Amino acid sequence: MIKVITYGTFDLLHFGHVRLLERARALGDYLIVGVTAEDFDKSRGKINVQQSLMERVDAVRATGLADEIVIEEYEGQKIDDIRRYEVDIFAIGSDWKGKFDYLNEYCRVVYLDRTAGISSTELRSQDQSFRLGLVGSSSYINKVERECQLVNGLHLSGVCTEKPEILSESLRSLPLMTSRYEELLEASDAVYLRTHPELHAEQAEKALLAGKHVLCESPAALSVEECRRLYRLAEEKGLVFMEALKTAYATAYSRLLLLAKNGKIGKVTSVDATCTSILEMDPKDPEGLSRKWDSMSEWGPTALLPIFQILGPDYCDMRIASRFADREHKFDTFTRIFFEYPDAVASIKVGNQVKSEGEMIISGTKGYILVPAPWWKTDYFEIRYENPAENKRYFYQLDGEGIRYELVAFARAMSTKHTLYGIEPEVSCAIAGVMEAFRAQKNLRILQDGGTASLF
Ligand code: C2G
Repeated sequence: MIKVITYGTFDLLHFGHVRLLERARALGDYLIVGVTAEDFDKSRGKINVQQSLMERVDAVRATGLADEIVIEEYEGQKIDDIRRYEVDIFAIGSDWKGKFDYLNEYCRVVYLDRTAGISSTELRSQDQSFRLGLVGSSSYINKVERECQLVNGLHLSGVCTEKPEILSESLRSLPLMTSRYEELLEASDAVYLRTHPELHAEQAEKALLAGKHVLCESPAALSVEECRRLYRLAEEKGLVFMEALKTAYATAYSRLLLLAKNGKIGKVTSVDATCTSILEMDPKDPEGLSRKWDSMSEWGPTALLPIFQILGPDYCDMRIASRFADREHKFDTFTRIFFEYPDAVASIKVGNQVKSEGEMIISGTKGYILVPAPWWKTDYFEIRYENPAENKRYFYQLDGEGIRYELVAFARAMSTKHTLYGIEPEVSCAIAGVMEAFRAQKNLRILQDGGTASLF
């Protein structure tokens, strides 16, 4: 029996793909098709793939041409597959001519003529492209601009900022640079908001009312009602409103979420996440404080994300303890929150003037998931059991700190009108709910310097 193998992304499966598969099959008696996983595509720079891995696998299966389908997940897998499946012929389109000659050592390599006049790229480009405006006065928007360049379907329309001096050369050269938000809205189909959290809800609402999609940095809103209103408004207008929290889109993070939810560590009993950094603050500049993000705004949403995504938004009790930098108790420099669920517990520790180990531990009845610091931008985690021989390590690619995947998800959501790519609205609203309770000092104990005075 002659075994043939071929690989491809097979995005938006078309006539060219089918012809390739037919001819590959005709070279032997058994055809194995390797479909490239999303992560592998991302690491090759092919991040504009429109369909999920499952959709692409289903489309290949539906052709009835593949006897077996495998997923291509890593560099060097082709050699492993050829050996494992005892493959006789490796076939690929002529656009790869010469690139796979090194496989001749393991089997015969055949380049098949590419079908002219059709490609996934062309099919994708028939899709809409969106003009994205960036809003904010933090140098973070420079990173967002860089990552945008790598995402198909997004074009930068301009930037709205009060601090033009923080902008990179390429941001400065965009068609529009303004301090007037309305002006940017007019020139855009969508906006990315990286402004002070106090401004998020108002700016998001303005954009949605003007018919523009919104990608809003966390916390997207500071009360549950505000958050619900924004999602409702987006739905009424047929627009996308998405919370931007880059951790949510990182591959390692989404894989560990799946593993935790699918019983890999038994029943999840505790989720504990810590995120800290040391913020430079000038005590002589009280004005400066109001421009900065307090600990809860800076880190709260990130630390809360795994709790609500794993245990859900319905906790029965929450207790907060914070240290504040100011007499009015508005700017926390450290906060710890305990949550109680009917069948589990959770905690977060966040700080921008306290330093701790930024790890996350998800404990279950069979084992636990350990994500080492800094867990919020991780490419690696471990599952550990009572018997260390069963421990497993997981490694993934993380490009562009996750910002790139966040933008891809936003572009996809806009073009498909599906919002299943972002953070679930109920998770966003739960985060907004904690921000609201914290700001109202509900169930909050104030840690005082040099003492432990209490306040409820
Ligand atoms: N193809 C073709 N004619 C077209 C378009 C594509 O013959 N008009 C072939 C390609 O040459 C490839 C296969 O169909 O052999 C799958 O194409 P893609 O989905 O574009 O996958 P590609 O990025 O080429 O992946 O490491 C090699 C890759 O896995 C191949």
